Amino acid sequence: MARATRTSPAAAAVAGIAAALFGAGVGEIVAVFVAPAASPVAVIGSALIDFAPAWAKETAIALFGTADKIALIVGISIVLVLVAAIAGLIERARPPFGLALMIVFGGVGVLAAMTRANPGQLDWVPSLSAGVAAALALNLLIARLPERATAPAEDVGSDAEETAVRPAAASRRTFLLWTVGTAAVGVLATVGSSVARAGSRAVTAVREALTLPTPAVAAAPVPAGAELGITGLDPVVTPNDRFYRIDTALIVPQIDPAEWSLRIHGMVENEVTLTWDELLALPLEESHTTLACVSNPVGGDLIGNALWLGYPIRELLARAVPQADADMVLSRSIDGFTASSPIEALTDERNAILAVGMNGEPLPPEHGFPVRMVVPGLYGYVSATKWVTELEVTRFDKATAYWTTRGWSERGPIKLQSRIDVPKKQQGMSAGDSVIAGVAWQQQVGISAVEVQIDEGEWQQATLATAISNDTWVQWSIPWTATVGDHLIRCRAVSATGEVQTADVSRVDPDGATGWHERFISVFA
Ligand SMILES: Nc1nc2c(c(=O)[nH]1)N[C@H]1C(S)=C(S)[C@@H](COP(=O)(O)O)O[C@H]1N2
Ligand SMILES: [Mo]
Repeated sequence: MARATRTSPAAAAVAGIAAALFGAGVGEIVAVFVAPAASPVAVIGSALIDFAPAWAKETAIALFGTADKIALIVGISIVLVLVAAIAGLIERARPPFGLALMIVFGGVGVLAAMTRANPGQLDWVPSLSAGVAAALALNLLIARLPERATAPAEDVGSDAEETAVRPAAASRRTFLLWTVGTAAVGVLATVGSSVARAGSRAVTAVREALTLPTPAVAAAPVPAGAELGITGLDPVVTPNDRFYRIDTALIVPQIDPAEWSLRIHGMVENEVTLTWDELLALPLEESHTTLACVSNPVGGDLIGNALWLGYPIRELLARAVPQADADMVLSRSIDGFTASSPIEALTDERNAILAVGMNGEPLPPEHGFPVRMVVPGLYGYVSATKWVTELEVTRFDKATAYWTTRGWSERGPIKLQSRIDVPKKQQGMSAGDSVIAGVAWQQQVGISAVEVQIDEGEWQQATLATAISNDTWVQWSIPWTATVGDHLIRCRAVSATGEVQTADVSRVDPDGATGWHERFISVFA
């Protein structure tokens, strides 16, 4: 008699997905206990970030902004679901190759984990566990694939065949139960691991219990005229929770300050090591510095201004005594990110600091806790290393930083720029008296004027707020009587040395965007 029943490919694909969810959950839970930094999703994501070409990073930032990491995790999840479904299909047709595919996928995680900077000894465990768990679950589910009735046409209608279909319905229910159960365990494990992760962040507790020393050199108070207080205009000092975040770290490095140290080495007379307690015992200085990302497009929001507390890097380099022909300092973070700063930017009189405080509190974890660099006048990618643990004194012709190997310029001085904040983008507004306002910056140089042009007319002088310093952005505003219709508003800044912001448009890569910020505004009656 011909075989009356067989299994459905759709069910096999679903089994694959459920098994993968189970494996992923197991991997995440195992990670919490044996290797918190090596969660399978995180290591695969980090590897993708590191191997992604520069344009991919730009596209991600352009599409998703600072939500680029969430987008990446969603992307990885989609790939995971696809591979899992395929594994299910293969296992149904050609066992045990579906199981093998699950293990290989876990192996990709192991490879990603072990090729990261500073991998832990057990970093291979979570991904391997994930692969093995997924394979076991798949084996179990495929064995329970329901047989579906595909009776040949001539058999239909016979009572005997009708009864033969019934066990299939029962086996369908069993399969469903197992599948849903397996997937649910996976999802619960994933959720549970992220809860456990948040709870076990001992470093968070250490940070919260911390009181930073009183600065030896306090910043002058923010001048009364620095904050125009216009609704929709970015505040002159950016609160920490509103400060943009850009980095390659999928999981924020957790560094216990008690275990932190900085090593200054390379082309130096004396190697210097500095511990957290030693750093805090030094006379710390406060300064306002506006940090900007090279990936900030004209008019973008990858920029913020904070009050930083830290110790001048120049003093530490002086202890190390750099060799005369050294021209670069390669700063390295615990997760392997590196930045190349020209040595003169760290040794001249500017406030290039090893920062421990941001707006009156210890650095938030995602902004580099416990210690980061802040260097006025340089884009973050060549200076603002977070979770910094190493300064290697070297030469531009000897060493290359993270983004330079990905096509970005080895040097990144911040370009003269200005931005319109109000009226807001695409905000329909009503005619009458209103205001145009924004910010302008060229760290280390300062701003002498901002000009505004409406509908290709004459450039008009905006009123500048009082700058906190030459290392910070400055707010500006200009009254505007808005008339009904569509308008084009442009702004451009003039630096303290008289340079007028160029109209030439250049992309963010390789060394920062240029061009005028412009906004189309519709004014209604
Ligand atoms: N460890 C580490 N530090 C880093 C980065 C990074 O990817 N890893 N990104 C840099 C870049 S490109 C910028 S613009 C600034 C952003 O600092 P923020 O996230 O505190 O705003 O950090 C810099 N420091
Ligand atoms: Mo950046």
